[in-house]
Amino acid sequence: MRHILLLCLTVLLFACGNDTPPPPAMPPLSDLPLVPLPVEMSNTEGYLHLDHEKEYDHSGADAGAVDYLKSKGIMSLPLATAVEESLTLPEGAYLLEITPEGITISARDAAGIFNGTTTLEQVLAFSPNTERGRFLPAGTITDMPRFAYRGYMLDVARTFFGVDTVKAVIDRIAPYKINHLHLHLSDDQGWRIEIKSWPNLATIGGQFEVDGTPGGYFTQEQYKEIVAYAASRGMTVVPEIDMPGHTNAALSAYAELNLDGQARDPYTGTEVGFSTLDANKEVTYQFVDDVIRELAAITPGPYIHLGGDESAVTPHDDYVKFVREVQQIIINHGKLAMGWDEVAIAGLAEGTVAQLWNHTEYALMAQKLGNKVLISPATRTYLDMQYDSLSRIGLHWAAYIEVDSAYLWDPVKLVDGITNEDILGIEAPLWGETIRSIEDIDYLTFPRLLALAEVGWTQQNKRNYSDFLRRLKAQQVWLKEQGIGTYDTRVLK
Ligand code: NGO
Repeated sequence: MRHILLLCLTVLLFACGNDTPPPPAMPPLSDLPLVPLPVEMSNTEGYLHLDHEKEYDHSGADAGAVDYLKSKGIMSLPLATAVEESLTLPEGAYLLEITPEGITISARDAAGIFNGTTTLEQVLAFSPNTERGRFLPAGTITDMPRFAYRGYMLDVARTFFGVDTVKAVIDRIAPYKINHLHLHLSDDQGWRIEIKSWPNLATIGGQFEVDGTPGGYFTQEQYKEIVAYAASRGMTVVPEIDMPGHTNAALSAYAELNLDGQARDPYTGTEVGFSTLDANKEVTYQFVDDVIRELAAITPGPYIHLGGDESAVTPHDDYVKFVREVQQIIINHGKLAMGWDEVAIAGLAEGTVAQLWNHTEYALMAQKLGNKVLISPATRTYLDMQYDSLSRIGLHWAAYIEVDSAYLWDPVKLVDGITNEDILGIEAPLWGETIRSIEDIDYLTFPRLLALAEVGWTQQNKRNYSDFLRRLKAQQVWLKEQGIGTYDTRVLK
């Protein structure tokens, strides 16, 4: 009897041993190359084994999180999420826990759940994936954003990109916790959004792009599709109608908007600062009111960007009058205004955000008026700047911006007097003068955007350049695996 018992035990042990061979070598959670770097990561004993063949129960998980992960090919996970308003975490913060039994993400709000989901996406991408399944190191991540607004701007006016390309861009930037997509919808070279009460804006003003190639525009239905897609990836769309300068496309579509009543020819060059709306005509404000009304109706986010940059041929008093009126129109339609830093000259309404791009003195003016500043210095954040003089596309009027230059700065040190509380966040604009394709977008965006994403998300005292490079190296490989063409940066050589 004793022998039989011993035999049984041996067989049992052997069987168990066979069932659970040791896991593959796996870095602790805190060593995974996550970007942006989370605030706190702690490791616990053990790991979570995810069998490829098994269907896991994610009925306790937020449907948006599950759909997002599915869109990235992650079909089944033992995932639960919980929004707990009582959690003492700031907005957008989250807690991600991985145990041998499963994964939980908790947060105070939906944004936090989404942020935790993108961290999980990266944890999955950088953990061993073997024939026996995926193995995630156990541990806890507690994370929160430094700034509420982390933006990316796409200029669809100089070169038009259709819905599919915009969606592809949204997919590429979402894993890095970019939560605002600013669409530069009009400029001298093109008007890219259907306005039903002024149809020629799109049909005539949208005909061309830089170099004279055919342009295009979004119908309102297509725009709504982009807005919804962005929302499903944690992103709020900020539409921009650039005024009173940068308006040649509108001026080519409607003669009455011109100072001399004569419609302009389409413009396909890349000069700036030569066009203006007439600040003293009633029809101008009728036009602006109609455009903002229609745009506000299809924009769930709080902001409408009125441009306001480089209005070199608008007389000063006209500029002031115009920018004041337009802020009021935006408010009348239930939104807050955003404008490039020059708008501060006009005086700002409560809630208007000034986007610092080139004039620190105007940003400071905005701060003194009690308005928030969005940080986008051309010398650090402009993704259309070349990396160096050999970059195949891009401009260099502001600077050459390699990854080190995009990483090694602190938004609060930029302007004396502008503190953390004055800063809404940071944004990386990609202007379209030299880009023609998604390959061009990738080349200028990656890997630099990862540096800027970390500037916007991670507390300054947690950021460390050499550790960032360690993580960037792995991220660069992941980007390539996903078919995202990245610039081969010298900082990793
Ligand atoms: C400037 C200008 C844009 C250009 C961009 C190119 C701003 C706010 N206005 O930035 O029209 O496209 O530089 O880098």
